[in-house]
Amino acid sequence: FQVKKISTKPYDGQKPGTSGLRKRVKVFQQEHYTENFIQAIFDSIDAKDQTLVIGGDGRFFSPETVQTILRIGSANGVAKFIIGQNAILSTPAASNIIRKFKAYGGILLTASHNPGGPDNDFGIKYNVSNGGPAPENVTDKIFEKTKTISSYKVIDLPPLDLAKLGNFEFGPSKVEIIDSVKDYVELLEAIFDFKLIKSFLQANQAKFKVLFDGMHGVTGPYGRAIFVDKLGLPASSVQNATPLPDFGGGHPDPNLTYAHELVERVEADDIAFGAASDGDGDRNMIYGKGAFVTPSDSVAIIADWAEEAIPYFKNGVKGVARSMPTSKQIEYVAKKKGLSCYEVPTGWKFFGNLMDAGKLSICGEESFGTGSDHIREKDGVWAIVAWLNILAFANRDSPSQLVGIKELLQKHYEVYGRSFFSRYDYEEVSSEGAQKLVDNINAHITQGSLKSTQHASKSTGQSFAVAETLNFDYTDPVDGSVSRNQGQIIRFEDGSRVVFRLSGTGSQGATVRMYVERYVAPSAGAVELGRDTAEGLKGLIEVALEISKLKEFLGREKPTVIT
Ligand code: VG1
Ligand code: CO
Repeated sequence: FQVKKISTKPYDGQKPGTSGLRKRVKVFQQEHYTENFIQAIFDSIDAKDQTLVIGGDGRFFSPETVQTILRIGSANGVAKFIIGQNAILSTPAASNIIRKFKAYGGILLTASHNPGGPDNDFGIKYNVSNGGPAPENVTDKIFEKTKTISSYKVIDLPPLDLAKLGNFEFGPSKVEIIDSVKDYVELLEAIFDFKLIKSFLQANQAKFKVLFDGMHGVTGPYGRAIFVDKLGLPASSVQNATPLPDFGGGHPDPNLTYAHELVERVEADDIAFGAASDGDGDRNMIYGKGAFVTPSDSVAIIADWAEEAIPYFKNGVKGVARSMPTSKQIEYVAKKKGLSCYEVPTGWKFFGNLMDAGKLSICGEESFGTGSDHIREKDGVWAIVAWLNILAFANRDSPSQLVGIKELLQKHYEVYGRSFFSRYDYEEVSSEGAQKLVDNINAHITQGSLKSTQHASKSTGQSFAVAETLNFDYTDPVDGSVSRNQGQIIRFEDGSRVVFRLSGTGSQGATVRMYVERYVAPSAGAVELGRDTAEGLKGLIEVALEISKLKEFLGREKPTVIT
């Protein structure tokens, strides 16, 4: 087979962000743009004679890019490709395939929850042999290669049919096209008590209705296989379950804003348990009638119940972790159970090392990401089944009073107290304004000028005294690698906290995230603990906006999204 060398020139800005390279489709469609990035991946790893997995959420431009990877990968000596049928493997399913078949790594074609289609986003992400996102030393190397690339290699062959399952050849490389769903379903069956969940669902068909929303993303087929085929729920329990290249024109992000179709049906049809996941299947939202679970609470509750309710954890939880901006709810659980709780920078890649070292079992991010060491990505469907398993277990003695999401949350707060948490996103603001905001807080941090200052909320009368201000730096406890400036933290005397961070996944302009958290102890009583999040945080949010002068720097009265 003839390997051809094609001349090219570097493109600016091919720096992988929090989770791969994400840009508008039109950017990827520029001549040699996608090819450059893929060759840069091969120049940074040693995939010769190795097996690589290719998957993704099936978004627009995925089929073409699979062919590009085959043409460049075969020319770079890849021995075998394992590809999900029609280029589809959810991010967690791909992580599982890499691990299960001991592949060298994988390339995932996704921009996660960002909208898809010709005028929206595409993305390419490289995962390493543990099944997790490439660590920073690898992504830095890829970026360096993109800056000096002068040619890429291809074997020019006609496109391979991605719809047919089985074993094929692409030039010198072997290709196996696999069922996108089967291995993943087997994985979850080995983790959870499907028998218990099924009998609970069957016994409570009327009182405990379930609805899963695939948001036209990749998880539809996974959801159907698990909730309908395995757990015996009616077909109507699954909606928006066919993956579409443009996600039906929607924004496949499971939160109260974008998953409004789910929220509306849950409320209208009295559904006790609703859930959604994002475009590539690694995020999740749990929402039952009148009961929204914040992701920070979700991971804390899973950690609390795991050992007794979920078979996979029956020998104990090794440790837990959260990303820095995620609320401290899980820390209260860890403390009571005597577990280590790690705090890592935003992005799933930082959890992987701890898992590989046997230090971590369950972790989560406030951004609707929850998961465990069964793979090395966050896992939306896993989290949803975990909740079903816990609820089935909590109701195992079939009491007349069904324990639903709301009751479980309330009980949890009464034991551990409650960290009220919310995130304000200011999307696509000017990079200049965002930089000014960051610079201003940094000046406060270096000068210590906020320390001990007192801030009152005009509307609630609450007063917050600043305890300290800092930039979050992280030293990986396993390999000692250091990641600096991962977010700016303002801590208050009462334990409340505000964090500012710039997003690393946006494809246009800058996105500023503001995270606010306020802890209320169990002794405050049921009324205080049961408050609405917005109400519980009102005073603190006012103070955060005032201290940061956010509205002034960003020129925005209101955030784009509140989660
Ligand atoms: C966001 C979230 C982060 C998450 C990342 C990837 O990153 O805040 O918690 O890990 O998206 O998730 P950023 O840098 O924009 O804040 V996914 O489902 O988009 O792969
Ligand atoms: Co995602």
